[in-house]
Amino acid sequence: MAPLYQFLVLSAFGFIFANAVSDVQTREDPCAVIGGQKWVAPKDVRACFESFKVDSAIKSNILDVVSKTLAFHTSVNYEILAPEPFSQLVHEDLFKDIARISATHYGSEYDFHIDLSRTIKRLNDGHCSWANFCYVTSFLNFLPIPLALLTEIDGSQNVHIAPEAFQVASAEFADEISVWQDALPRSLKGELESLSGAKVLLINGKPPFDAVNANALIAGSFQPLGTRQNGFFSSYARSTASFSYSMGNFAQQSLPLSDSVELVIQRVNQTKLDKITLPYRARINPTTVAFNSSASYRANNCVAVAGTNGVDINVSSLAPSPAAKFQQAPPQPASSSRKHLLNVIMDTAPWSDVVLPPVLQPSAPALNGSFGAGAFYMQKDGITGVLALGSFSGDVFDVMQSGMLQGLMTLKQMGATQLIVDVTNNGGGFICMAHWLHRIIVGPKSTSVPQAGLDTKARDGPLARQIVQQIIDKNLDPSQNLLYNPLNWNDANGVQFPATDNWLLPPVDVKINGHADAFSQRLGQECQPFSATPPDVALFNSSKVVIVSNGRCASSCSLFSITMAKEEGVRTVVVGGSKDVKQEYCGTVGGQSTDYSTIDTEIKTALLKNSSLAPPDLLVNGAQGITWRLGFGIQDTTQPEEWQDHPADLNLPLTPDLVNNPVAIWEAVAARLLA
Ligand SMILES: *[C@@H]1O[C@H](CO)[C@@H](O)[C@H](O)[C@H]1NC(C)=O
Ligand SMILES: *[C@@H]1O[C@H](CO)[C@@H](O)[C@H](O)[C@H]1NC(C)=O
Ligand SMILES: *[C@@H]1O[C@H](CO)[C@@H](O)[C@H](O)[C@H]1NC(C)=O
Ligand SMILES: *[C@@H]1O[C@H](CO)[C@@H](O)[C@H](O)[C@H]1NC(C)=O
Ligand SMILES: *[C@@H]1O[C@H](CO)[C@@H](O)[C@H](O)[C@H]1NC(C)=O
Ligand SMILES: CC(=O)N[C@H]1CO[C@H](CO)[C@@H](O)[C@@H]1O
Repeated sequence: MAPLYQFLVLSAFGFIFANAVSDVQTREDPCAVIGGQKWVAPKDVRACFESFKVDSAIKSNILDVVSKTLAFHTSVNYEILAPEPFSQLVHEDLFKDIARISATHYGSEYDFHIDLSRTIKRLNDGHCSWANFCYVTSFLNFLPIPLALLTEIDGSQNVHIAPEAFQVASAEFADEISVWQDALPRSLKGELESLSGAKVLLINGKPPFDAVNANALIAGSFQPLGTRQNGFFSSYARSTASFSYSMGNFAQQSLPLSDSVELVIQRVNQTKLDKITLPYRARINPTTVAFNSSASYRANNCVAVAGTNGVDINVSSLAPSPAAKFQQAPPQPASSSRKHLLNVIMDTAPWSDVVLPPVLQPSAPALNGSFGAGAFYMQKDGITGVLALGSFSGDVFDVMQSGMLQGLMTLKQMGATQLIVDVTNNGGGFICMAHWLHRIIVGPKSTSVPQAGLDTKARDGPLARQIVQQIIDKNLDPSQNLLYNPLNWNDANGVQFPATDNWLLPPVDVKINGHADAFSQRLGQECQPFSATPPDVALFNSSKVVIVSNGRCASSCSLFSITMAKEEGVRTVVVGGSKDVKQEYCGTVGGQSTDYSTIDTEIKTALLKNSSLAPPDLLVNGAQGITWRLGFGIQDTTQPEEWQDHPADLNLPLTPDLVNNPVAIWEAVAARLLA
């Protein structure tokens, strides 16, 4: 009897035990908790992320790739202490940082990721960045109340919930809005709409600018403080087919950083204050691959994918680099050839597909010539033409090139004598598109022919020199696909290098912040003759052209704005921002941006992957952006433009009737500067 009894007991226990195990497994697998769901609590995303312990082999792989790729980034030594007026804003020694990070013990790989990513972001250089897609943007963390910094009638400035907040949130978050409606305190339950436009007196018990400035410290991407502050707030951009809405860093986080926010607000037309607490909710990003466990999360989202690393293009075909995921430009059509070089920032806030509410979109249809992220409008005055340009790429190069000309010609035919170019949130794009737009607006003159942009220099490290030499010695790049091919560049006089000229020799040796550094000789113009014929007269008088943005204009957008402002006297406007902080009309100039994967392709095709200077293949689903060339300055022609000043001519205060309303902003700008 006894053995049978025992058996029965055991099997009963075994059954219970098995059930308990599967229950415990679900409970103990924090990624299973969020698997298969669209909306989750940020703390549950963090629990999944924090469950991955640091694997020392992966950590050193990442640090090795990052450091060796930095040898191709132009600005590491400048960024140890940037020249004035940027010294206060950029002072980060990445080599010391990487040594520190290497020696630091982290509780989880997520903590390691945050430290590395924030360290690089402190460069405030949108070209130089690190993203591990295992974490960043995998889930975006939202609040339904984007903010705006508004100037009141008496000139004082206050943070407000954006007047259009509820329209945006109810359209974009229709499937989640009830969670926020129910989270409001009893008297406001279901009344989320009544929060739109409210004045915000406290954020988590402190003055709102404490939160604005705390975010500016970790936001990266732009050197100027004002520009990073502005990123906290909502804004718009011309996107493909319509205007998109950027929630800003308060209402959209790229990592599950915050669980909730407590605000003290004063709603419109109310005298009493309300204290509300709203939860952040994390939404899975459409590019995150489905998973139902830690193991499948890891396998599907955290390991290197096609395109993470480069290829020998003589052997394999290129896959698109995942870096494109965080370029601040709409996705580029595949037909836009790799030959059109890019200068574009990478931001961990992905290019937004939230739509600007229809009432805020221009009601008139975009005019002939409009393309992807570029749209032409005529203002009601019949003389002010507008080009809203959200990106210098994102459509086929030739389509953009002919569209820009056709659109400006259309405006002129309709009677436009003055032009507003709205580059709000334009993160750059094709370098030669910036040169083209400059050239066709101002006509042929010494500042637009043959060079309508900036001369540049590349970093001149030993591995880079060897890449050039291999291409020459082994004729590895007959189709001129490689960045380091001499045939792809012109000298300072605009004369193409011979196929056998190692253009990195001799290097220009310099000392920057006490460190020996080396750059290429000065590279001259690279865009002309253009592939289309530009008109032989100016389309607009430069004194009648104004460039408008929220300051968040970078890379090729900076190249365009800076040459137009400094060479042609075009006036610049920054809309919004704190009146106590200098508002710069652009930032993160660069000259040409690229990324680890592209550099890896250069190295592999040049048969140099076995060099001790070459980064190893990256093991994780990551991307690293760098500045590959720096443009020379206009006022100080011997130094990079990156570190020269770009103050806006006018800081237009943002009022409730202007905020996120492009047409109203264009009318206000025309009235202030073009009347
Ligand atoms: C606030 O009061 C003004 C003036 O009475 C009114 O026009 C407006 O519609 C009110 N707004 C709200 C949200 O109650
Ligand atoms: C998890 O997903 C895999 C496929 O991705 C599937 O085979 C498996 O059955 C799923 N497991 C559960 C518990 O849903
Ligand atoms: C726009 O193009 C269409 C068709 O090409 C043409 O009929 C129309 O006149 C053009 N409009 C303007 C304002 O040029
Ligand atoms: C451009 O405008 C300025 C100021 O209105 C004027 O002095 C100048 O003659 C104009 N140039 C051309 C080419 O029309
Ligand atoms: C790299 O490989 C090539 C042949 O593939 C060889 O000639 C060269 O010596 C190697 N270099 C190093 C540093 O191992
Ligand atoms: C397709 C291609 O570029 N092929 C090249 C591969 O490399 C050899 C030299 O090693 C070239 O001659 C080929 O043209």
